[in-house]
Amino acid sequence: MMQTLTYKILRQHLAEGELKPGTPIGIKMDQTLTQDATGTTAFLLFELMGTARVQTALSVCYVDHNLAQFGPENHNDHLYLQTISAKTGVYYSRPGNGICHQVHLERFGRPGATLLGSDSHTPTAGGLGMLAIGAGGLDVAVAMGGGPFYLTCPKVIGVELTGKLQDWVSSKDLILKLLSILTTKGNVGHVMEYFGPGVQHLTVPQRAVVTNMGAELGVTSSIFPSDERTREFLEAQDREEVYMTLNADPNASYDRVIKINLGSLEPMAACPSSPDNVAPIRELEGHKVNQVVIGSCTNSSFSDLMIAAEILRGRRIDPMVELGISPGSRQVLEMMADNGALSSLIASGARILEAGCGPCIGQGFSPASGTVTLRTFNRNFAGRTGTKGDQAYLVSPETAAASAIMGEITDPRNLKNLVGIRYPKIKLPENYSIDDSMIQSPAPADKASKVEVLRGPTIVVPESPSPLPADLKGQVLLTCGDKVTTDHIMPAGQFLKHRSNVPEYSKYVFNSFNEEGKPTFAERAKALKSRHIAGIVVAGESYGQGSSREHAALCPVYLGVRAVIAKSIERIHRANLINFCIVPIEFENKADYDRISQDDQIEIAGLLDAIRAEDTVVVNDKTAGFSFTGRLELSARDREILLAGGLLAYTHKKATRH
Ligand code: MIC
Ligand code: SF4
Repeated sequence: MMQTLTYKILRQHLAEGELKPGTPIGIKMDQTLTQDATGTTAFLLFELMGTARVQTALSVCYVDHNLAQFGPENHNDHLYLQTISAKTGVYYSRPGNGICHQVHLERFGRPGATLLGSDSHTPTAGGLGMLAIGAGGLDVAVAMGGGPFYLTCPKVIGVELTGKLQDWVSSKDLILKLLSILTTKGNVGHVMEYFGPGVQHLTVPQRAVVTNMGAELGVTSSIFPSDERTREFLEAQDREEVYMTLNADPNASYDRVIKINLGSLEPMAACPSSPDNVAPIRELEGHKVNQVVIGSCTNSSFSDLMIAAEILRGRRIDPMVELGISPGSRQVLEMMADNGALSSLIASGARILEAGCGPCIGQGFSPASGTVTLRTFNRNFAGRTGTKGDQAYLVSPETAAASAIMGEITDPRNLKNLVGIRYPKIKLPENYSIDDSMIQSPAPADKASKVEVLRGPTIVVPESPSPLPADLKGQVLLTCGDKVTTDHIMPAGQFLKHRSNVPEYSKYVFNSFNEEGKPTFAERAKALKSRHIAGIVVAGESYGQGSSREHAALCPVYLGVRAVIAKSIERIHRANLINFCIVPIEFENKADYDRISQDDQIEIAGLLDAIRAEDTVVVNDKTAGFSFTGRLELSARDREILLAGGLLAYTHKKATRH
């Protein structure tokens, strides 16, 4: 049979199950990555599992999110991660070395291998022909211990690329185009696979922009072939030895094919406040802009920042615009310092931030109230910038730089007529500057016992969830509508620093739904918990989209939430719910959502029995006086995890059985 590239890699890594789309499979992970905001819990849970050293070919622990260091929390995390990495056999990328996905692409990714990362943008490495998947930290901890990663065997959407991008059009515009076609909803369980003659005209960093933002489609992963462009990139990174040619078979059968002529694309933006609210820049021109930020794991590579620097060379940004540049990695920053591009950015009036996630996760650079901010990032969920009512547009570096000069949203194709700027062609370097001194190697196994793990007082081992009751008596804590993201469930920004302290972080669960002067979600949940009543969250479509943060399950379960009833639930979040023993239930009849209100008393008789063997449960809304059917879409393993009291308890149970 003619195979897709996705299936070729899956076949080579299959540990359990059969490669039949829609069925559960387990695959072996060659590599893992964690970042600090999810990594501390991942490592705390890894420690609880009792495996001394990681069993993967390579595991890397990055520090890139929590770099603001207001108070001791972040530095406590860094020291814990540095020492636990050394002890457990993990490479440690120090703060300042760059964003996990950018550094992984530069220094560690390899075509044909599998990667599991505790961050939803892990598929960035698909730009190198790697099958890279985002997951919750507990799933990554299991993979670090050598266990397979379980997922639904995906369907593959083929994207056939022809033609070549025109000047001023970026691969960001390609993924924005795809978001306008596929939206952020309804793509769960798919992999996006790119093929066709247009692929050769995209460099690895350009491909990585597309695979990165595939996360916003809600797909399992995105992947490009590994070809001459891949070899060139790896050679320039002094890693040619990991290169291999990889392609789908000719006439491989895809579940669906989308054809895109790269030459027909134009500059686009995702308008506030969803990555799929896409419009062509020409329709947005003239909107006043007060802030522009270029960076994030989507658009902060050497070529992305070079194009911005060249556009800005010899110019000044508009006096009413503040421009922030957050480089993706130390490699990018150093090379731009060496070749003078950094000077031209500084001279233009740009503010240079450190290499890391920075403004993308609300660590500074919040825009002024009521103003427009243009960002080259991947997410513009309401409030993610740190400003209530923010108006964030997601754009390419070309559009960002053009708009920073003009002070209004500007189609970069007009720069020549407006101010005489010609398109700067950026050639990728033949040799990137290689300096891995900010990547600490792990201690050798025979020295590991000597490593002292530093645990500051703000690092708190998470509690195990209590087992589920046979019959659930609960109350609706919140009905929250469609497309509720994990940013809504567990805010980042100023609260991000509490990631290693569940009791503290839990105070902010559903913070964006809290109203001034009324008890918070956390207070209401705790009050129910003290009366042994389970908390229930009722949601619309695509509940839990966005980040992989397992705190969006870990903190609610700590507050006593035991079930989520939704019209649909996104892949990573659904897995996190199960891992932390919250039952994901989907409405059989979506219209029932409208009949339920906050504070309704809910009963699910025989919940445990249903988890054991049924595909549905009967949910009785005693307050509204009606019952409805909820679907339990659970694999045999999901059922065992829920019955065991969560993934950690399940893993222990399995270990003692063997
Ligand atoms: C994000 O972009 O939202 C994050 C922060 O990188 C998250 C991970 C996290 O919440 O720590 C993600 O995308 O998974
Ligand atoms: Fe960091 Fe933003 Fe990328 Fe998340 S999306 S990994 S916060 S840069």
